[in-house]
Amino acid sequence: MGYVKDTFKSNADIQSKEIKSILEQHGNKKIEDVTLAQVYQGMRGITGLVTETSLLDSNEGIRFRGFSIPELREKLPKAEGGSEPLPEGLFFLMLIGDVPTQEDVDHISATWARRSHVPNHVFDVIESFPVSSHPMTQFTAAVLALQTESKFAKAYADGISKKEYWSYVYEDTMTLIARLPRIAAYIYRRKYKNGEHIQPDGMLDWSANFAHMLGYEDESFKELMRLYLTIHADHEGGNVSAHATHLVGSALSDPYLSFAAGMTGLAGPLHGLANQEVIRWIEEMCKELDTNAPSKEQIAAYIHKTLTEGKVVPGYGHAVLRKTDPRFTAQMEFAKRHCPNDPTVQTVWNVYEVAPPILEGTGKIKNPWPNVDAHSGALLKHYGLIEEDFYTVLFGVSRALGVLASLCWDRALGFPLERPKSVTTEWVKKFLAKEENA
Ligand code: CMX
Repeated sequence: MGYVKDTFKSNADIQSKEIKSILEQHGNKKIEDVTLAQVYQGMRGITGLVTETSLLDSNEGIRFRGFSIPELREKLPKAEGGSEPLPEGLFFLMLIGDVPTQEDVDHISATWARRSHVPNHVFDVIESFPVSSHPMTQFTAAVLALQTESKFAKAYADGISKKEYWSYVYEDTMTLIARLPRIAAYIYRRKYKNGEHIQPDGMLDWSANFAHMLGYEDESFKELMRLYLTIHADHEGGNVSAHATHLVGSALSDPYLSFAAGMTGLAGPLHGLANQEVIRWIEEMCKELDTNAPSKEQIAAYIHKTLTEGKVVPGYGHAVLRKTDPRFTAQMEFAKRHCPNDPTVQTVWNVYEVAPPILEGTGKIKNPWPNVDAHSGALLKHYGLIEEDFYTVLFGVSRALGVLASLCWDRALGFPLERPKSVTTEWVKKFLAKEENA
């Protein structure tokens, strides 16, 4: 076994013992009551999962193994000459629990480069889709096609012991993550660049190689990719993509099947597809107003119009956060350094000034502040990546890091099949009647 895998296993064994003892001593403790509103309205705020990789505070934002995004930007190893964190480092942190050294990160980069070869039948599956199909559809299908490679599925069929599940899930995780940039770049070049594909460069880090295969050689775009692939990786366990991956994995579906489930969830407009929707919304506004620099008054009027038409303002609001998303702030800082005069970036900043009081004024939107998706498209567009329906694929490549590191933990800790209880409204009415009579 490689040393990363060995370290993961010994850390997981310690954690497993701790959990066992917690459950033996406190397993019957209640941590909160559940209201009917929570049951009917998307289970908001119900603590019902353990996800070791990150924790979301509604006011502070995400922390990965205790580290905030500004801390990660400072502490995680960087590429030579770069100033943004390498996502390989975040993956190591989420998997192992410690901040990696430069050697750890180089080791992960090299492992992923070594495993990045994508079998031909996966490209055949992508090619079988009409070019017009949404990139997320092609991406998810390609992940499913790659499932033929699953070491976990094969080992399970061969009858391995429960105690060994984690080892094969780990191997699948490393191989799947290694291959995603190649698959994503293939879809991009196929759909938007006349199928002129670019071969990987095994000497580059995971993000820089991805940028290279997409066709972007600008060093600051590579820095953007490192930041982008780091900050989109994980957002604790209850969001749709993380939860779907975890849920499907709990049936012992292999990491390919589980991750594909997460990706079909990420493709929804209330989740990851919002990054595409934000740019569309800005472009439609600009088109309607016949300007690429709408004034704050014009933006305010357009927000009111969007709300009146019964639509959401994409990139704003969150099911858990109640403040500006630190992932938005990190991208804003990047834009201030690299492209402060870009008109779309400036529009994003103007929307940020105008939207929160209007959204708050509706009296129903619980979080009027921007989320991660409010900023990402403007940055990508600045570097020429203007094909907004590809944006969610970038999010998906990053999200693999968090949800697959979590899946390794799920199996190493022996988490069981997930199966919450549901009830009918008839059951609820009977329950209420009983309460009244008591
Ligand atoms: N624009 C307009 N209305 C909004 C809104 C927005 N940005 N955010 C919330 N609302 C509305 C909801 O649709 C809901 O309306 P109804 O009561 O009529 O159904 C009401 O405000 C209350 O919603 P909430 O409790 O504040 O928010 P939820 O937890 O239900 O939903 C989210 C959270 C993200 C789905 C929602 O804020 C939204 O639709 N935002 C726009 C889409 C978006 O940016 N999604 C990306 C989230 C980040 C990610 O996962 O990538």
